[in-house]
Amino acid sequence: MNGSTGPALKSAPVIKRHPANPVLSHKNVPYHATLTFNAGVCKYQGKYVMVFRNDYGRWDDPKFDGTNLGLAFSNDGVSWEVQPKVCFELKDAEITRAYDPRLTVIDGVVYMCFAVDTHHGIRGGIARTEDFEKFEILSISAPENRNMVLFPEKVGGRYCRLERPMPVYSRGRDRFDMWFADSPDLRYWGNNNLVLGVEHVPYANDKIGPAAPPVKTQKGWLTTIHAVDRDNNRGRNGWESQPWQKRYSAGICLLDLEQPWKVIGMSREPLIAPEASYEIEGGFRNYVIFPGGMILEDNGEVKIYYGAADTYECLVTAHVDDLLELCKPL
Ligand code: BMA
Repeated sequence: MNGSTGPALKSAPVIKRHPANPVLSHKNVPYHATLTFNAGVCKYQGKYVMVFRNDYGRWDDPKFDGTNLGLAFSNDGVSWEVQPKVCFELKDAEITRAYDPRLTVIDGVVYMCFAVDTHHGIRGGIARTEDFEKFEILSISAPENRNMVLFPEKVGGRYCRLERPMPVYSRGRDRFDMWFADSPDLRYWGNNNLVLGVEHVPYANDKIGPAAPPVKTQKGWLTTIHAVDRDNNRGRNGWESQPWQKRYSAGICLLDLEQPWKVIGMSREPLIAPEASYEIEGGFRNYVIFPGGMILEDNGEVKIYYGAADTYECLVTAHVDDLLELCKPL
């Protein structure tokens, strides 16, 4: 009940929730797993590959023992076989965990962006892998930054990413926006440009940022965003012991092919708003939709994978032409 206060938000009629949802839950994982969500997904060497976040602890208990990343493969993008071992975990004297992986294949190589919690702030990491066993870390940003996603090809000879810095000193708590940066080598980043401010997204009043890595279309880079509205009247909503005052929806926008920091179209309404039972009840934090994977199939079908209620991994599909149609000029 609480998460639904504030303006009613509806998903766009062009998206279809997959009947197999949730496509991944802790029940599919052969090791200690509790919340399995916010996955990155790509197509690599003829298979669908998913790297998912796993917060492990006890079901219905807000205290977790840790976070690691799990690996799953699929032939159809719907039914997933989780591999027997955790594939990635970061923890040392400084780093407390890595989470929210996002996968992009560039020139046949897989890159994974991930968030890193440290004792001195939240940072955004990028690693390269060929086998999902060995990961070579290429860069970890200065704090406070996360939600990085890479474009699937270079633009103007440079690797490109979207990101969400967290400027609390000048912008105030949670007034976060979506930014662009590019790099000659995925290590050194510059050419920083604002892409979209939270004030430009009508269904957000709190923060926005990247969601899944963009896909290329003839009209531009099509990309999802996450968008948060906060209502201080909301109370507890999920097993978390704190009040949960935010609602996360997903949006869709279109970026210029040559100057990807320029938004050339955007839907003024959410693409996916929390509505289904697995998005609004029984989870750790209800009313959360957080896309992390977007795949454009040859037949024009787009698969969008998203974390639901910070608890499950789910899938919606849509046709690319319908998504482009939603992206009206600003
Ligand atoms: C953000 C991140 C995400 C999470 C979201 C909603 O701050 O922690 O991983 O999905 O909150 O809880």
